[in-house]
Amino acid sequence: MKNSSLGSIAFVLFLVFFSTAVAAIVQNEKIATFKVYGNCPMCVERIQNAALENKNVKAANWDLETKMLTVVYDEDKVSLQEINQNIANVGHDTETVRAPDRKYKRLPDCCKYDRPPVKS
Ligand SMILES: [Cu+2]
Repeated sequence: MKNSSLGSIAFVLFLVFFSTAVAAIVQNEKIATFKVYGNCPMCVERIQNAALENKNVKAANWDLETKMLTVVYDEDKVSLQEINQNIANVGHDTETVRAPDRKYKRLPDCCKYDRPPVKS
């Protein structure tokens, strides 16, 4: 009897801590979708990994058909600008950040997408 009530107290405490932790994670989570230029299935992994490089990005999914990347991220800890920058750094232009030319040139041939015009 004593053991089982201790057990249920522990269980209730566990639930309280667990739900608090989950609430804290969910609270600052934001979803955003933006365009990332790419070409083939190899790009899918490269783009998603670049987004996930920042641990405050919880999920990333790039659609090869629409070229749209959807990210779930903690807006208190990482900005969309930073996420765009990380992706541009591996050679993929995004709708707001252009990849360095030398990074674009280093992409495998199958990944060389048509670059958007340079904004003047
Ligand atoms: Cu590719």
